[in-house]
Amino acid sequence: MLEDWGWSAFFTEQFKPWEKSGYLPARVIRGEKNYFRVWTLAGELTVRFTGKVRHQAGGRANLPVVGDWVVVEPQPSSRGIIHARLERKSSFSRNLPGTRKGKERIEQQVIAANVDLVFIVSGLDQDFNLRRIERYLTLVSTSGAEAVILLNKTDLCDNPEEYKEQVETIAGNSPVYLCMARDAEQLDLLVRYLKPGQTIALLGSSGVGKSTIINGMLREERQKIGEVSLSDGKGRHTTTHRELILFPTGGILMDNPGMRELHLWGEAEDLAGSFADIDTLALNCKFRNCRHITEPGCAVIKAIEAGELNQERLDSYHKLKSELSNLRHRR
Ligand SMILES: Nc1nc2c(ncn2[C@@H]2O[C@H](COP(=O)(O)OP(=O)(O)O)[C@@H](O)[C@H]2O)c(=O)[nH]1
Ligand SMILES: [Mg+2]
Ligand SMILES: [Zn+2]
Repeated sequence: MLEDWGWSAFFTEQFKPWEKSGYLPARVIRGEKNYFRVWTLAGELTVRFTGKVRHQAGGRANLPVVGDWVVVEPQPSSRGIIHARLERKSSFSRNLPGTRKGKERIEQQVIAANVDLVFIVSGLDQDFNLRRIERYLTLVSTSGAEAVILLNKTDLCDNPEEYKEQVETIAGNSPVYLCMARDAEQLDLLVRYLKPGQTIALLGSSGVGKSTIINGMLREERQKIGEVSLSDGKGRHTTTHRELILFPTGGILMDNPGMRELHLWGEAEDLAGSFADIDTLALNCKFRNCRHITEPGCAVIKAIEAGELNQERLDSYHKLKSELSNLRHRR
């Protein structure tokens, strides 16, 4: 059933103009350099998109990505052509800053589409970084998905509960779990999050254990696991592709490669989602446009002085806010 793969009334409506064309609704399950793998009612197909689709997209951000629903014309030997991309329910974007012809440029990169829930995975080893989790939470809050935070590799940490408490102070309404992915039984509580037709993406740096968690949930060595180098703690031979996996009892998992740099794409206002604590405090600042730096009557600074908010948290807020303001300025 299409619904097993996440199809809903939202897409049925958009597919109406194509109903009599003989074309199929298809979900992109994997992206390669020059083609995609899609899932359809006629099975998996290898597809490309037409020049027209590329032209109409008008930019990279509008081209199909993993998780998208597209309209495919089936062709012999399990091939096909993408004629259109259906509008997304949600998507994640990051900024791909770089230079072209000596000029700085910004570019929106859509990472994945139509994700309902994100497991933000972090390892409790030397790579642990609270500020990175804040960044991921901001990414998720700009996307319209929900977040669950998984602190993996409890076996490599003497005081996992302390880390959990620390993370809970920045997690807002997102639940935080401790686990050791190598023990599949510990992952049963995650399986409960899977619902038919719902897509759960695992995000986090390379080597934190995303693929191990997926294998554990599936009770199957499906995803390749990366070796972690002892010298730098970084994963090697890890997941190189974003990919959707249908869970046998319903629900869809998305494995992701680690992103070396995660620059945000969004609006400064989006921070209200991932920094609700600061946002709430700010309601009591004397000035409505208070920046919480040196202003008199700043309720945020007062909270820091009273030990109710921590300075690193505010620094992180300022950093992400200026990143997003700069982005808007340059767009
Ligand atoms: N000690 C320990 N190692 C783990 C745990 N989970 C995963 N690993 C190891 O971490 C490395 C990277 O795992 P992988 O799943 O490929 O990470 P990914 O890059 O996030 O997909 C592998 O060597 C795993 O065996 C865990 O709970 N404890
Ligand atoms: Mg992986
Ligand atoms: Zn203030």
